[in-house]
Amino acid sequence: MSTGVDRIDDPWGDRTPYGRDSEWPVRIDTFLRDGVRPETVDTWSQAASILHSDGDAMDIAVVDGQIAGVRGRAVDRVNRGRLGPKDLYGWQANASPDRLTSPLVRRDGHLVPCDWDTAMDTLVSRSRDLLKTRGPDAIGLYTSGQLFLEEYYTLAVIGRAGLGTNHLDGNTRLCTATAAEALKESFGCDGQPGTYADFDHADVIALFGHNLAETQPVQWMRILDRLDGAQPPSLICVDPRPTPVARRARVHLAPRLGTNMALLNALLHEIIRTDRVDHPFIDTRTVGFENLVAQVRSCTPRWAAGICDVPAARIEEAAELIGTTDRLMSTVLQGVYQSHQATAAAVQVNNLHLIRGMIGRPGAGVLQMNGQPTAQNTRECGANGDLPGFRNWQNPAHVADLASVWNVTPSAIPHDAPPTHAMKMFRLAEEGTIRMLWISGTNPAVSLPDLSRIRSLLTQERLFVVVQDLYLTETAHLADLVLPAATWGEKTGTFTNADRTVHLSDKAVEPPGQARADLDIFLDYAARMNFRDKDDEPLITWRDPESAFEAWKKCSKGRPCDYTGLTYTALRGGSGLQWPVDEQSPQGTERLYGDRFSWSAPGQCESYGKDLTTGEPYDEAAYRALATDGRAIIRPAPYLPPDETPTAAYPFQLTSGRTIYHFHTRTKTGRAPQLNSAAPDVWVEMADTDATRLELGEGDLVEVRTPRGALHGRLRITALRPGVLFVPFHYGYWDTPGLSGPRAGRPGRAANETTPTRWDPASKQPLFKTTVATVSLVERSPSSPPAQGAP
Ligand SMILES: Nc1nc2c(c(=O)[nH]1)N[C@H]1C(S)=C(S)[C@@H](COP(=O)(O)OP(=O)(O)OC[C@H]3O[C@@H](n4cnc5c(=O)[nH]c(N)nc54)[C@H](O)[C@@H]3O)O[C@H]1N2
Ligand SMILES: Nc1nc2c(c(=O)[nH]1)N[C@H]1C(S)=C(S)[C@@H](COP(=O)(O)OP(=O)(O)OC[C@H]3O[C@@H](n4cnc5c(=O)[nH]c(N)nc54)[C@H](O)[C@@H]3O)O[C@H]1N2
Ligand SMILES: [Mo]
Repeated sequence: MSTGVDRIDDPWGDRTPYGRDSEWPVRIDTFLRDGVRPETVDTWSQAASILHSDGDAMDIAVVDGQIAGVRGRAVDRVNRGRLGPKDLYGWQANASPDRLTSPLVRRDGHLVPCDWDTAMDTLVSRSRDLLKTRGPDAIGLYTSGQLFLEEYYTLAVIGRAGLGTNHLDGNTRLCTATAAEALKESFGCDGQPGTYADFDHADVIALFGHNLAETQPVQWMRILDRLDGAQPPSLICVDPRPTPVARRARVHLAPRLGTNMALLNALLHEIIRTDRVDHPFIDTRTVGFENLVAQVRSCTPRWAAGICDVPAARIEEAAELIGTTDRLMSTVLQGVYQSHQATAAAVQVNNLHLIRGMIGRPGAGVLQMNGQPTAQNTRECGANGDLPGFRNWQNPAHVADLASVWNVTPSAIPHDAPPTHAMKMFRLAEEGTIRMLWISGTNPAVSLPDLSRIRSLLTQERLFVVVQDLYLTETAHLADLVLPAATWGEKTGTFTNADRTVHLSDKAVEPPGQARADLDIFLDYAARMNFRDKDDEPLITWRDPESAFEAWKKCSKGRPCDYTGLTYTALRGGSGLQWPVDEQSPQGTERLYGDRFSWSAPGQCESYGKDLTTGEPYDEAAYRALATDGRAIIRPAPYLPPDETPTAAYPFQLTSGRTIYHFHTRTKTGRAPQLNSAAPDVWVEMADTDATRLELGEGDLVEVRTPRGALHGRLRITALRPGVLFVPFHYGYWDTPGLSGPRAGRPGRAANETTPTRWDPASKQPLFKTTVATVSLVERSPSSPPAQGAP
């Protein structure tokens, strides 16, 4: 018998109710494998979860040199001991028998094992060749939101100053590029204004396209505890599906897909019409209010009701709640970031807070959420299509400053064009400009849109594909060179969650076989490439996680994400700490922007902003004309209809997303028995009225077809918006990943067989959440029920 709690049937566990403004009680969740009890654990090794952006702190139990379970850390500000389903069970994937244990190189069409020297020589000679014959633009680096800070920083130095390529981005482009862009548009700079502690103080919590209950279950436990305590908050949920969040909401708005912008403009209209705005705040701390007033003047709830198909009275009700509370907290995630007008809509949520003066104090804050565990670090370190330390590529002083940190000339850092975004990198690889693509910690053969295109692009003869992963994933399967990586629990590093909390995650056990930490692979590559600074000294001077962290601290100094006051020692033993951590705030910073919007000044800002509709970047002169100094920017935008609207051939709108039990392409959660059996296969959600009309029943196997492709899945009838279909995007073409091999000759089941290559003009984030589709019956239901969603 294993020891611990059940987070499959009872994902959120027992309630520990608490009242407004009091401290969230501790509840310690533990799960240990069969035969292990807390007193038989050899050591507990400090870590935090890397299966979402929450940063749930935990200790890893080690028995006989193996991971034997996990226990939540009571001392940590983020979770106070609690763990969600993936936190509790996901670690089992580390010990899966099909871990990659040696590098693989493609010979005569087959991937065959080789030693590290052979693998690295192959990588280095290909890199050198391309640099000589085609220049740095022939090399692209596509990384992750799941490595550690030290690894991204090293990769950013390699890419930007070593190779000198502008083609470095993360899968964070698919994930939180819109969060970053929305923060830059409103506040001049990336950096989360709010904090999870605001959940303890808020009276109204509005969740925009965010199924927090399933995707950050531990913060949902916090909200559930507040709902059961004194002075509970009211929830507003904007989601077309009856998610667990929607079921607990005071107001649930279920708009047509792709119409967030109309809804938000109507909320802004109502708040301005009823004059529930904070005039002193607007006057002293913002610019651009009059543009917003003009933009939303005609955006009445009745107007929006026609577009969103939501009753006008419900929009008014939501506006009343938002307009009358003194403590408003909002969260935004993929139902906005991956939907039509992503950045424009995310920015309107910031605007709601700015016009109501709801920022920088307890219970009043906005969280432009992250999704991936370490996405924040991809962004900070400049491994995401930005310069490290939130520096502005258009500002020569920022480039010079970075060049001095690295002791290179400014011209060694490409900055004559915006850093290449991932969607463009894949296009450049498709057309033959990029000839080597080094993919680390991501599985684009499942996660990118329009998979048939991605497969053919990755298998081109002229493109050398390197994949650094734990398993032979769908993507690794197509690679020319596969590098086996160590992961969480097997390597040390730091990472930062969605509310700027930095955690240390220590190495608890040895990685399998010859697998190596990503940091060691990058450092080995840098040494073999012999990258030099301007004094002909080694460009990269660090050799392990802690010295990499120290190097990063220098790069972060004086920037919003200032880590200079942090050390590994400070991060051991207690709670994670929120950046900036510097001389003024050695214990970290709970909220940004309590007094001024200090990063919006033209000389400080990370970006001069973009036109939200066209994505056209503004220049310095245009930004200076805003006179932002110390003030936030209110940027309005008009609603525009989605590019695709249902037709007779494609009468449905199709969206995709997540279940509580799986993480992304399931490389880890598919290998954890409890999680895999909770949701073993793809399904298709449809409204009961649609199912009745089409004479389809629960469990029927259906085909969902879009202009790009098709997938098969079993039908699940729910109370989601009529006319909408929902498919979880976790399922690629491995059955149980790796263990039973490819689904050769069988129809697709990945959501991305059906999604279009289209992105938001400002953030360049792909629009996974709005396409059109048709449905047909493949086979009537056998007796077995379909896969589970959330209970
Ligand atoms: N269990 C689990 N947790 C995770 C992850 C995981 O894979 N599994 N991944 C992590 C990562 S990387 C991310 S990015 C986050 C994502 O976390 P979320 O954004 O919460 O997850 P999604 O399910 O992608 O999308 C949220 C909701 O958007 C709704 N939606 C779809 N289209 C629209 C629209 O047009 N308008 C509105 N308003 N809503 C819409 C969907 O119905 C869905 O419920 O989760 C993180 N946490
Ligand atoms: N249709 C649709 N598509 C989507 C989305 C959607 O909602 N709908 N959501 C998008 C979003 S928000 C995201 S974040 C992406 C996620 O998409 P991906 O990033 O492609 O998904 P993962 O399965 O997390 O891939 C991470 C890979 O890194 C490997 N890995 C884990 N730890 C380590 C490590 O320490 N080192 C190395 N080298 N490798 C490691 C894992 O085995 C896995 O293969 O998908 C996007 N795609
Ligand atoms: Mo994500």
